[in-house]
Amino acid sequence: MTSAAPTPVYDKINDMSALEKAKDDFTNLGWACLRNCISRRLIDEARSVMEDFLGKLLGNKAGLSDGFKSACAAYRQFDVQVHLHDRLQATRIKERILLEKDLLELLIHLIGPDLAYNSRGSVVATMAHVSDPLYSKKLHQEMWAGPLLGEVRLWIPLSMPARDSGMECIPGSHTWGLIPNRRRQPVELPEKYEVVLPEVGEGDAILFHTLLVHRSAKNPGPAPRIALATGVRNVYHHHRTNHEHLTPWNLFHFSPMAKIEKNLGNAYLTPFRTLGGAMSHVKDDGKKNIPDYIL
Ligand SMILES: O=C(O)CCC(=O)C(=O)O
Ligand SMILES: [Fe+2]
Repeated sequence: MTSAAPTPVYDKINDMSALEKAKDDFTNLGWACLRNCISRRLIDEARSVMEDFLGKLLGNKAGLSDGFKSACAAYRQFDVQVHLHDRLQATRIKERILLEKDLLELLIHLIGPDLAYNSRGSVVATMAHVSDPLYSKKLHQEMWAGPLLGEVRLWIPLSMPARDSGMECIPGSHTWGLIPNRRRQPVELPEKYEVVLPEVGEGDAILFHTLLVHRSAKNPGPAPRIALATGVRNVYHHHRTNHEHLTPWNLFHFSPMAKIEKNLGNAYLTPFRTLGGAMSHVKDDGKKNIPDYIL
């Protein structure tokens, strides 16, 4: 009789400690870097969807880096970044990235299982010749732009020419509270602080607190650095600001309690709504799932 080799115990311990370390880092530093949490296949899909869009925009296929540079020479960089984001969202790549096992598990540990992401956004890119602070960002806290205290920010590199071209962070700055600011820059910081540059590669993800002070790292190389940035919140947490109504959200993960709630419809006004009927439109009728995306 043959049996599968048992999973070595130390693997489990390593898995556990990666999650525990990420939780500790998030708490103490204000960010956590999850290594290899997004599959190469998904990163490649993201890159080819972006490449296809740029090819259509430019009328010729130039590859991701050259395509991005050419597109930004002809069109506003911000608009290019928004369109690339929208393609990643329409093809469900953004959602599938957020549902990657380790990433989802950390999110659930941080803010619970009922999750939604910002449905408006852009990819963020730096290029050596672009010093505009809209793209090469100076020290800032995400909260200045509207995100709430209970929101987790995600920064996910999709095209990473160098491991040190990511984001620089001030460890512990998320515990300082709101930093006085003017024109998207701090007007006051402690006399002494340290800036750290987490090295990241494609497949990694940085999760950070909305009060973490951070900025773009330099990207001196010839290729643009492109990342997906978005916010994730728990839909049951109500941290209202006077900015809340300006941010649309897409639900992407439900707890069992929320699934029941959703199926009930309006439980107060529709007695027996699901009695005798299916809880889901998915039936055993031989029909197929539509593939994750069709270009
Ligand atoms: O990608 C960058 O250069 C900065 C990103 C950033 O500030 C963010 O994602 O919040
Ligand atoms: Fe930021």
